[in-house]
Amino acid sequence: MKEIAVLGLGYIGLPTASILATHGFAVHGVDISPTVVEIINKGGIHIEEPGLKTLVQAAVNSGNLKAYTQPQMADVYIIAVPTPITENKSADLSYVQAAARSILNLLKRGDLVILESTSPPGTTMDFLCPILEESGLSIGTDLFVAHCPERVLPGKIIKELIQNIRVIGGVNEESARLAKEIYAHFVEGDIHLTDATTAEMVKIMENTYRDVNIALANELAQLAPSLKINAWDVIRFSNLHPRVNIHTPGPGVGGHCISVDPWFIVEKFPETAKLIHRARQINDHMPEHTYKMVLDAVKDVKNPKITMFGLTYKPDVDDIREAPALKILELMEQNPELTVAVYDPHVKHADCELSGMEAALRDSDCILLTVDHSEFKFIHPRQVATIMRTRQVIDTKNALNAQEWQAAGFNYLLLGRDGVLVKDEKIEMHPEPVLTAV
Ligand code: SAJ
Repeated sequence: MKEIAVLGLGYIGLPTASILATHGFAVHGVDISPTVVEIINKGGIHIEEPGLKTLVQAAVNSGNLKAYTQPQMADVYIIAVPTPITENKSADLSYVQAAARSILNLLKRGDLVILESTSPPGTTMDFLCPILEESGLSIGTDLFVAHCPERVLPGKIIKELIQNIRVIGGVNEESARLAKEIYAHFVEGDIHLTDATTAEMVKIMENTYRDVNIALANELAQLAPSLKINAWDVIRFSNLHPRVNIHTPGPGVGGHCISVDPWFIVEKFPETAKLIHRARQINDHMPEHTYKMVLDAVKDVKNPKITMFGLTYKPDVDDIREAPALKILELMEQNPELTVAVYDPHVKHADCELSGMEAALRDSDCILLTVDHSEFKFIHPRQVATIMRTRQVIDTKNALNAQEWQAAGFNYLLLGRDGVLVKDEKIEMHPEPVLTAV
């Protein structure tokens, strides 16, 4: 069996390294953090993901997975490091660059390098290959290079790593074929082979499709109140059509994928990728739109207290990266008239102050629900009503039972049906991204 080095032991690298180890490969996991390396070598995990601990334990106990802070010589190198965006919306490829440079002295004839990290189109061919060429090996004949983007959903990573189909793009056919041989050991879904840039674009377009679709839903949610209709009904009935699948509106798009990947296209094609750019702007505007709903709801209350239900970027997880709730919180905290309390049953640590449910609700004038955590559906409006000062609730995810809240005396406001009328509102344009060549 070939030896495999996995560079970056995060949400993707660690599960991938562990699955490969439990399938018989000798795997050297590499991470720059000594703490992470120590935890993994003891069979522990540093990130939350269902089933991951058992998998890592099995991998480490089998003797096939060992973690290091420096790369070790192998036959296959899988790069699974972050590719974030900078403040000015350009791709930060510094981690990919550092990972590629760190293996230059180890590379030998016949090796395979696989980039898993989501990357702007052209990264494998125009950015990674030139670095790898510094090893003196010629790409495609001595050294094989492929892009195999991960496409797993946080919370279901292990199941999806095995079951999802994979798209593998090689710098030439032989590279793609060699990469397929590795993944075929554990991937149960079909494996499709193509070129590297197509594989990069497939991954980015999947997330861009969702972003543009969500922007459509968010645009509808902003104009529906002016028509005195419910955007959620429009979506529900439209989606009964066999060829329509409009996504759902909300207070914004968070996470580290859907709100990031479209910028990889806009950065390269600012003149052409107009729809993709506009969708980003619409979704990025939603926290401000939600904030305006809050201001409208409490406009007659003196020094109102707002209770924010939910801080994470999506339901039933503890992940707050790029969460729209953080942006709404920032806007509310800048307003000296408002007092804000935050309750999230899943979040234990955050930069903001977190309250228990009762403390967050005491003497409050308005609940703002930003995430549809399962727990929120079981809250009793009648009990909540007794400790609040003014009974108002804004539901941005259509998650609450409107009748129950109204029966408890609440003014129930639903994003996409109630609130600020935006007949001809000008959406704040996002500052033009400063463009840097990749
Ligand atoms: N959201 C909406 N309306 C919707 C769906 C989502 O407002 O109809 C919001 C959510 O509230 C959340 C954000 O979008 O803030 C993203 O949530 P998500 O669960 O849809 O996606 P992610 O970012 O957790 O994971 C995505 C997945 N991509 C696709 O489904 C195409 C996952 O498969 C990718 O692996 C992941 O991005 C990634 O790593 O790129």
